[in-house]
Amino acid sequence: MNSLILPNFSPKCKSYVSIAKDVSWRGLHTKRKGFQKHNGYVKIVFVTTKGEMNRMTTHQGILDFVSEATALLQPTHVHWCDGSEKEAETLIDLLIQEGKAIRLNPTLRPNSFLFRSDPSDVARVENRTFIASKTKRDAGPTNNWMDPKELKATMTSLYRGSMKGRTLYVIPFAMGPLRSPFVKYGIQLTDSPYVVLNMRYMTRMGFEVIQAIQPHMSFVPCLHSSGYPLEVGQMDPSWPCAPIDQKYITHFPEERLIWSYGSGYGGNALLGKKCFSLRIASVLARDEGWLAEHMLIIKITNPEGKVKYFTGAFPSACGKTNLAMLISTLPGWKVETLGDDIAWLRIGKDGRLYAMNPEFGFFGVAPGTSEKTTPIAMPTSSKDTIFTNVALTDGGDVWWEGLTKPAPSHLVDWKGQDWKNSPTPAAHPNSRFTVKISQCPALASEWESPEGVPISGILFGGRRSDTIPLVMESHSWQHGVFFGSIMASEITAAQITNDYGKVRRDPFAMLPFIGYHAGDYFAHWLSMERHTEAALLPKIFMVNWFQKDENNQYIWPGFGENIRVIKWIFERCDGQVSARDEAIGYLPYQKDLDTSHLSLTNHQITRLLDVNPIIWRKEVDSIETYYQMFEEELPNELLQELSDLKARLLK
Ligand code: TSX
Ligand code: MN
Repeated sequence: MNSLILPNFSPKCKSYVSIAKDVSWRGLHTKRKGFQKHNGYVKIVFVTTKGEMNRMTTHQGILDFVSEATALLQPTHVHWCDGSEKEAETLIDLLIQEGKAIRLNPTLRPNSFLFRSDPSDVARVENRTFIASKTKRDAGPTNNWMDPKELKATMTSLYRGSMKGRTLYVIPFAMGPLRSPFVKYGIQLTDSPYVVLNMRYMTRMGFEVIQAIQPHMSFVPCLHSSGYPLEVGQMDPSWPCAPIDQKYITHFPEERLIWSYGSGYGGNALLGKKCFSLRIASVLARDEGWLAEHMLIIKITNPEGKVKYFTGAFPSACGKTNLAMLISTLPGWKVETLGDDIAWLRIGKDGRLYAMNPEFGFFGVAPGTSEKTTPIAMPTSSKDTIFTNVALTDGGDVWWEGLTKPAPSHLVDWKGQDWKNSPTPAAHPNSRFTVKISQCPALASEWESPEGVPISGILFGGRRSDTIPLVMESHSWQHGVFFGSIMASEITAAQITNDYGKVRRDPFAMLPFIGYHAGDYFAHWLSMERHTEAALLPKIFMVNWFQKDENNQYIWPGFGENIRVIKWIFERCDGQVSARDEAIGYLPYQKDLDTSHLSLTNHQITRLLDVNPIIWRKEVDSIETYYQMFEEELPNELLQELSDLKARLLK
């Protein structure tokens, strides 16, 4: 059922908007009265009462932001989110009534819901994502740049009246634990109740957060409109969004401001995640001397009970979430999760590098998630989960490609169509589950440590059928930054592009997320060495689970067996094992890589740890070509690393 805004809808909304233009409007309190069925449509009645004070905040910056945005967006109703269970229930009931969400079978999947997006609004839109720094130079070669004045003018006209007939939700959110000295605050305004529900799982959100933002404190204003105003009498689609050429995901780095228009999906709309915690935070980090990274955080305990923490950056389709939730196959070795996507890293008082996960949940890709690949993700999403664009079973549960073999004989696919072993996927390849991280059974108890956890090693990864060995360690911090800068992944058949098999560079897995010039970003990474003692910084490793043999078969078993690689990394950080000093980095001696009870031949192990100078000279040429895009802004240290590598390969 769709909701219809009737001509006599909420007559008080006009006076509301005019009040909202006045900064003193904050005394307003509004209340949804209820639903009325009318000709098969749901008529939603709101009553607006002046006089009742909204006591959520006295922060003038927040009040001004909300009132100015309200005047521009012209919503029918403003709702300040308190983050409560009751509020979430009210929103989901409304969405179900409007036919925008489906309640899954409560015995199979308690308090869980399915959303289907518009078929045109299914992923981040990188060609509609902009860094509107004052100069084009500051956005650098890896970002789309627009002049901030021009962009604001364009977007202001799109925003004007874009929330007509809708409710504006004010979402106070925090990135990082509230008691952490490194917490950052945001206020997201959105007309999407789906976004509110997702932000409630992905961030710390609501009353406690807005109370924590003291009058002198700063926050990142995050403006989000679906770009689908409802004029009187207009039908509301189940997933309102704007056409692709009107979508804008924009960042104003100098102002620490985020404006998003026209998309309701994931990283385009949940602004705390990629927009704030990576693009804007990378700028804050550059200016304040820390790092905002696209990294998982894990805790490893060895059989003696010794603990070390690691972070890892991997491009998409490398199984980063799988690694974050790894189940060890080696007796006595334990892996626990602290984060699967974003790490904020700072040098602590003791000179070591500490990592904190600023998020509060997982926004995981569903397809490929199964008992075999990600056993921990299964109980994590067994209840209190929002699913987007997965398939629906006849029993009212969810399904996606890779979950079970065979597929159920009948499904409703992500577009809402009957599916019977059809050639098209039942779940969209980018379909998602959203859950609170606290539901993860392998969550490390210290994941909310206010200072973060001290990092022993950083893993850089990529999907490479050759060239990159199973694991190698950098010669130095600078050499490790070189590793990060040359990260690359081969495009898989599942990725929607015709560049299958091609190597795509994705430095630090941050290509779409660096909020400023990538050359300056590399320089910032290099500069960390000057803020502490080199010996206190984490060791840097490059890993590759994806080498293939001459029959195009994966050589390394991967998944839970990756703990064997982590064991070597752990023992390197502990000074327990030596390594071969090769042209490309330190590699394991065969005896130090635990391959017990694996059916790998000596030849295969040699192959996994091989350095082929012929292939590497080609790689050096490829890096040289790739580095040209950074022009004069590429730090000399990285050029030096490249020429040193070249020289070592010729020896
Ligand atoms: O996530 C993966 N990891 C990391 C796990 C912690 N995947 C899946 C990638 C897609 C997101 C992997 N795929 C890994 C891996 O380590 N390795 C591979 C390649 C591979 C695929 C199948 C097999 C072995 C390796 N073997 C069998 O299926 C029997
Ligand atoms: Mn990510």
